[in-house]
Amino acid sequence: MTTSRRKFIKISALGLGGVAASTTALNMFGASSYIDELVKENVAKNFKRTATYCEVCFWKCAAWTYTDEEGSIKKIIGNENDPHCYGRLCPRGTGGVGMYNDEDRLKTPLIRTTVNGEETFREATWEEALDLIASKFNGIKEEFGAESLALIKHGAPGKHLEHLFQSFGSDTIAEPAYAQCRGPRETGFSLTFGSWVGSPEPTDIRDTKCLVLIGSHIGENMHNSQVQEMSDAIDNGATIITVDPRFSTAASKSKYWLAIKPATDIALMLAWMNVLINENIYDKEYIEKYATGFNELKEHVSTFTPEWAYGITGIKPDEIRKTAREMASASPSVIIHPGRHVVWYGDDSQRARAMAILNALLGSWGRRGGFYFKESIKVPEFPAPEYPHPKWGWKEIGAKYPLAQMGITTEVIKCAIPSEDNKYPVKALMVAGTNITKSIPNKKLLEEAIDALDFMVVIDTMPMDVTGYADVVLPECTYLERYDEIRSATNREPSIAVRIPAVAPKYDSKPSWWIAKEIGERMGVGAYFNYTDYKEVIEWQLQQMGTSLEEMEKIGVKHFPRKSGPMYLNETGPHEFPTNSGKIELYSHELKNLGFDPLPKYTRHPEPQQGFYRLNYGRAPMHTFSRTANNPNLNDLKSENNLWVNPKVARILGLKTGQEVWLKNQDDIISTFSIKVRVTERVRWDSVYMVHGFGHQEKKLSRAFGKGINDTELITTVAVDPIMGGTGMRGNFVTILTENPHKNTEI
Ligand SMILES: Nc1nc2c(c(=O)[nH]1)N[C@H]1C(S)=C(S)[C@@H](COP(=O)(O)OP(=O)(O)OC[C@H]3O[C@@H](n4cnc5c(=O)[nH]c(N)nc54)[C@H](O)[C@@H]3O)O[C@H]1N2
Ligand SMILES: Nc1nc2c(c(=O)[nH]1)N[C@H]1C(S)=C(S)[C@@H](COP(=O)(O)OP(=O)(O)OC[C@H]3O[C@@H](n4cnc5c(=O)[nH]c(N)nc54)[C@H](O)[C@@H]3O)O[C@H]1N2
Ligand code: SF4
Ligand SMILES: [Mo]
Repeated sequence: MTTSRRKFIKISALGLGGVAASTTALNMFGASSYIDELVKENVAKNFKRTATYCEVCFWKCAAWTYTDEEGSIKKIIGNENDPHCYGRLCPRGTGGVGMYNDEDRLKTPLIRTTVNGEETFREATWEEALDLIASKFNGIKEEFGAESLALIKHGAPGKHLEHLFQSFGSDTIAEPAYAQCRGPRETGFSLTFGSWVGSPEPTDIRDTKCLVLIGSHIGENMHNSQVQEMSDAIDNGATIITVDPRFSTAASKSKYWLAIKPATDIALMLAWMNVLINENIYDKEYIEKYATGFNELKEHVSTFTPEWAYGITGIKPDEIRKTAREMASASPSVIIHPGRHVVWYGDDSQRARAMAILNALLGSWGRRGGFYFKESIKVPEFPAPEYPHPKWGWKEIGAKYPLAQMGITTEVIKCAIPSEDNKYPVKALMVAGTNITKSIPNKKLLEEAIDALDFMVVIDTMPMDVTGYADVVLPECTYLERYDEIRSATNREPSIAVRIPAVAPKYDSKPSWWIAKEIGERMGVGAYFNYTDYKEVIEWQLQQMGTSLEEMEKIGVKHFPRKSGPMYLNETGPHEFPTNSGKIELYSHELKNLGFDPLPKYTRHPEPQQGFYRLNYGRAPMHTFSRTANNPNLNDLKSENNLWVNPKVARILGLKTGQEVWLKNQDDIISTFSIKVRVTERVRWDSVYMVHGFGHQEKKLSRAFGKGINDTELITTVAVDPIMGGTGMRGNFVTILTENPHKNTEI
């Protein structure tokens, strides 16, 4: 077992073998924990450390940035006391210093201008850029109302700009982490248990006996503490069951790998429910005590036998029974992982419901080794006037989707396209910390909307695809160069972490808290920004919380005792779940009343035509979406994506590993760039697979430009979840072109 653990950590933390061969990788991550320790000791002795939390992804691991006397960053190391990372960063977090060092960074504000009839950008001063933004925003506010100013944001910068927008009266706000990511699972789990899954997920992986991953590719999806807890669980003999059409890293660590036919997961889960109920191996006491709707569920799944599911999923009845029994024998210390990027086929809230119901049948919600009751501590709000009440905002825009709980990016974007019945006209767009041309599907819609806008501002650290569409581009400094809000995330116990600048901002870049304040003051809402430095906000908040910046500078992370009660169900008394009925709702009256299926059903989804393959995509351990492709350290580990092709397909098409190909999708969209084939048994014959985030079109990205294919440009068919508006992206099909379709055109 120990060897399997070490191998898992190595594969996941170092990124699939190849990494170990690179010398940069060696000194970046350390070849073994022994070297790791030596490096840490050495670094700790010789350099100054500053507390931060990582912004390379949204796990927000707390870390120390080490700098030398000249103020140059030497290393970033995980904070030992942090439940998000347990002292160890993932390769991306360690490589985060590359975000700071990247010489392609945005260096000054830029304003769109026309020279000799050609549109281009010119460098501008902050004064000029901010004045222009404030006057354009104020003009639009006067003519159309503040609501017509929309914000699409993600990550730490988003928080500051959200405050700005709400201050001047706009709630027209959305982020891709909802309708392109977690939205459906939050809806599905809220309907069932009454609460969001949230981030980090309250999965008690370290104590689980059985972890079921349904398309959740932990190990390539590098959410730090989850990966570490999973390897501990494997160490402790936990069973891993992976349902994935592709042989993922997690599948390679699993007792059972169920190579499901894509888009059929609900059928498998219904059959699992059928087995658990028919064989009487579900958690009867738990269901009787805490749940409602069991009889309806029993009746509903009675015909969904493993034999029925076999014809749909391709998974043998015997395997379905064996895995159901395995889960039941681990119950309640079993987790059907809710997944995270769950916008797949449009019935995603229903798939999330099926996951939630399975967890209920196994009695895992609120149980050790299942899901714990998470808790966080509220950071007091810095004094500011009350926000004005907008006449409309993300809620009204997304009203067609009754259970949307956050702004739907695509709906907000659609509002920029003028039409007679558009009640919510969006006239200007600010984009902060999100590369929407890569993270939001349906490029045609996006371009149509952007074309129709009066004004667009992008705040980014890098010249990305999205910055090319802006009228004004503002360069933000990286997370290593700024203060940001206090991190307070849910976990087993509450904790906070701070982000303190380790170095001064490079070039003429500025933090987004400053940008928000400067625009706010120019727009006449300065009262909401009653500080000269964000440090004052943090100092005030920390004081209210019984600590101080001085203390946080020393410890980086502070823990607080739980106040909401025990981490697991207190089984001696009754328990009220935060649902309408106070019980776990297996059957959902809420869905029924809204005209949706009260219990999840399997529906067939489109399949590839002859000669086409389903476009599957996912993560690589050393990259985050499109943001790291140009990062010098991480680009060094993986500079382009590959197209995984099954040997059978390769034979038919005569493809070889390393061969350059282009892709054309069902809507005749041809990839801008080419991708190299990787022939592998790890992908099914009906699909191809690539890592998301490559194929950059911005020429200023000296390392990433033109490397690999951008999956998003081939995602033009979107299956929208009618319940919450998530954009299902896994129903796109591609054919493989071996001849360069752009031979006669310049890109
Ligand atoms: N086709 C496809 N689409 C997807 C996904 C997929 O797998 N495939 N995944 C979906 C998921 S799960 C998610 S969560 C979203 C993610 O969507 P995004 O968050 O949009 O992802 P990124 O491509 O990383 O874009 C982040 C942008 O922020 C910039 N940035 C990084 N740090 C900072 C900073 O400190 N300040 C500022 N101002 N900018 C910064 C980066 O340079 C980059 O341009 O995408 C979704 N869309
Ligand atoms: N290294 C790294 N880690 C990350 C990120 C990153 O950018 N880089 N992003 C983070 C974010 S914001 C998110 S949301 C998560 C996303 O991570 P997850 O939620 O784990 O991933 P998904 O993208 O939903 O799923 C990808 C897996 O689903 C499989 N799959 C495809 N179709 C089907 C199907 O029909 N059925 C089943 N059962 N499986 C299928 C694919 O083969 C692939 O292995 O990752 C997080 N972690
Ligand atoms: S998981 Fe990795 S990239 Fe994400 S916050 Fe943690 S160290 Fe940073
Ligand atoms: Mo995500």
